[in-house]
Amino acid sequence: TVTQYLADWRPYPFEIAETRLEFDLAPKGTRVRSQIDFRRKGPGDLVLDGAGLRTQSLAIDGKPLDLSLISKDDERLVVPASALPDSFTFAAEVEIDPEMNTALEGLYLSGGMFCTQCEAEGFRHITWYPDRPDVMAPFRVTIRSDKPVLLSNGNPVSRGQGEAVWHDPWPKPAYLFALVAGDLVAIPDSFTTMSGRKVELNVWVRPGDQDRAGYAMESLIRSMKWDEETYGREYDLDVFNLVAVDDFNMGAMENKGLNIFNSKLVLASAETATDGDYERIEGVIGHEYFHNWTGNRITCRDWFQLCLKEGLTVFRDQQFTSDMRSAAVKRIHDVQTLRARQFREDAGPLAHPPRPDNYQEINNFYTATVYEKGAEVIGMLKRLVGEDGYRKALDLYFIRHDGQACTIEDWIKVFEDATGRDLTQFKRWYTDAGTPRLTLSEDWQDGRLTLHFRQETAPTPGQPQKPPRVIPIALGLIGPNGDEVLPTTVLEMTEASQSFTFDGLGARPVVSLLRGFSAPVTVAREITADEQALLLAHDTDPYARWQAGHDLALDALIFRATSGTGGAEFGQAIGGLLTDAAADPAFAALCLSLPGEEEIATTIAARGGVPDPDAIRTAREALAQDIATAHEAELARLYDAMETPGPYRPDAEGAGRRSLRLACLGLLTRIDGAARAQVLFNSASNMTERQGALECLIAAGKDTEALAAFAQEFGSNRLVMDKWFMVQPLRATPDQAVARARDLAERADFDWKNPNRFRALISGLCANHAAFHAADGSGYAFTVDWLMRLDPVNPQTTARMCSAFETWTRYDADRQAHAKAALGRLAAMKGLSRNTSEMVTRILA
Ligand code: B3K
Ligand code: ZN
Repeated sequence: TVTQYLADWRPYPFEIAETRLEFDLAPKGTRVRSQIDFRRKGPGDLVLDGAGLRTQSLAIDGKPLDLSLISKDDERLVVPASALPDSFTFAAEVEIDPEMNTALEGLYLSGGMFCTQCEAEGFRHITWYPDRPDVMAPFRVTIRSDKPVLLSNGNPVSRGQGEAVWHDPWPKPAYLFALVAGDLVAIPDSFTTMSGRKVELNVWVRPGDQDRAGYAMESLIRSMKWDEETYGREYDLDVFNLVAVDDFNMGAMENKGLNIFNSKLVLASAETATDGDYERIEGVIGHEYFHNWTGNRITCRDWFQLCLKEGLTVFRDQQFTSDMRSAAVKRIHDVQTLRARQFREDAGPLAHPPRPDNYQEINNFYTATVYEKGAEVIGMLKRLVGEDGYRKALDLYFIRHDGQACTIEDWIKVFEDATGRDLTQFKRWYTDAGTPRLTLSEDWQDGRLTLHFRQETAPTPGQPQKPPRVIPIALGLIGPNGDEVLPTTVLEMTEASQSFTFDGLGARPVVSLLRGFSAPVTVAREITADEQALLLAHDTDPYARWQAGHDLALDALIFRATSGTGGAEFGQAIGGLLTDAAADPAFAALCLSLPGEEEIATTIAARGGVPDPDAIRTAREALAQDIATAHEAELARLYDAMETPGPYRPDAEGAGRRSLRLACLGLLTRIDGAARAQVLFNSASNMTERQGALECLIAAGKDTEALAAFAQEFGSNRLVMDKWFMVQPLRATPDQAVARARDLAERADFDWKNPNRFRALISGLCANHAAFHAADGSGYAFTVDWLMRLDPVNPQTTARMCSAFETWTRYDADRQAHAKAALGRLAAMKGLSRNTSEMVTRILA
């Protein structure tokens, strides 16, 4: 295996004036003819990438090239500089077999439809090309096939029977190339841009799925409008096509003018999709659309810069969702995801900076750190330079770098130039891995409050030393009577330890710390349960308010999981919260959901302990039981009050009511013999409540009839059946979950080559903390058995799922031995893919 280093990047010695491609599509033996017009820019040979191509012919300006120029491993084609004029046309004819392509990289078949996935390095599976993001070209593409709908990037030149020609005038790297050919139907619409151009819009789905594609189209139109209003970004082609496919390794892909989506992020109806699905559809459609400017018009120089487009585009889609829905709820959700996925990654063997400087397989770096932490870093930048500075910097970014392939240095420079700030220290957020731990201690004397902060970051793989970073600390002060005595103020911490003073205070206030989650750090501070309860009741910052309640619950749970008792304060605080829960149901629901088992384990480990998955589970169940018993009447009242009258609407308000209703149901199920869950499962007309009720029934062990009814009703709907496969291993009690997953895997409809189905079952189990970490090692063994089966078929999805093991060293010696044995089997597998091999090696290091 070869490691790639950021330091080794060299400019490509040629530029491309135009790329012409011709496809004769067939499941076996698709012919790809390419003509690439190169112009020399600097010294060097012509180096092209390829993978798994049956090369028929190669030529330069019509003169045949010897096939022996292709390397032995078939992955590189080198034409020596001496054989090349300054301008020339390279031509190739190759053959590929989309039907054999189970890795879903390059050109493949999904349910009879031809489609492509080229990011990061998939284009080399289609033809010989400089498959690197800094080589950009306009494309002209001819597709011949008997499929009725033939699509590629850009604008249509001709759309005839059996043949279509597309032209994309905007220079793009090969990773943004796309082609689709299939029996598809469109939901058509149009959008008139801010300068008055009319754009044709289509959401393409399989015949029969049309009535579930409307929300995707609405979301697309909202995204286009929002990007004009918020960032001044206008769409730049005559057509925008979006296609749903069933077999897809990730969520979606931003190919220029032709976004390709996992069908689960397109198709939705009240009966088949949950509120969470709707929110994700809107968010991901926005995300891929926003890439048109942040990713496509301005792309990455090399894959080390991935967070340049991903961090920024996640940040933009987060802003979009907060504008479309509730900003407070969105922020809390984002913090929850960041903690659950990114903090966990940062604390283990897979830790890497948002901009890594080496990798073996770039597809292993589409991570929470690159995406979500990448977005947090931009949030901090915005907090430091202010709304105005941010707007100026972004305007400059779009003007200065349009049409270019850029680096993080370019990005930081526009902020420096637009605001006059020196961001040298800030850059560490991009280059250093690990989550800083912020410690606060306080001094109080004569109306003066002094806050002493310390920051420390533990070593991460390859980075033993961690110099201090700039940390924007947003805080407020709440007086003992609940009044805010200091509104939000942003402190800039730049040293390893630093103190800040607040004078003229009447009585000692409570610090509302890290408002809005102003920096991705963990916090250690002395705070009493009473002070936390005060913040939960009175903080004006919704995130900080939620966090106070969450910390109260977390402390109680850890206390119970390690020494047996605790939680009275949280139970009491919940009582106060329930009284006016109806005023803000979504917020109340967030407060009512106890920290998950994984988060409890993470916190125990961060505090130097060894988490015991069974004790954690028991503690959490017991606290939930106590809360249910203590507040039964109020929970029951709220459960009834939160029924949503009228037809289902996937908006934030309805979703908030349903989330509170389901939070109450989860608690009540523990004491009502699952009676309410039974009734709701049978009567609900929307999938949100249907699935919520089903999860309660599974947890209560009263699921046989419901599961049968569900399968009966939705057996032919792949996306809904994915939910059925997921909730069982996820919600089953830990003593049954592995056996259950094993039984489900035996079923004929466990179509494991479909990534959605595979992930539903296997990730469902991995997310059941006490089951995956079962003391006998059965969870680890089962997971590895299936990873070994999938790897030869689909390395990318296998490798991603290895991260379930990234926390293995935090558990006890017996569990570690089981995990190590399972991972060892995977590592030793013959023919293990480069993707999975890199992951296992790093996890075991
Ligand atoms: N850019 C794609 C992800 C491609 C992943 C390749 N392994 C989707 C997105 O982030 O928008
Ligand atoms: Zn993206």
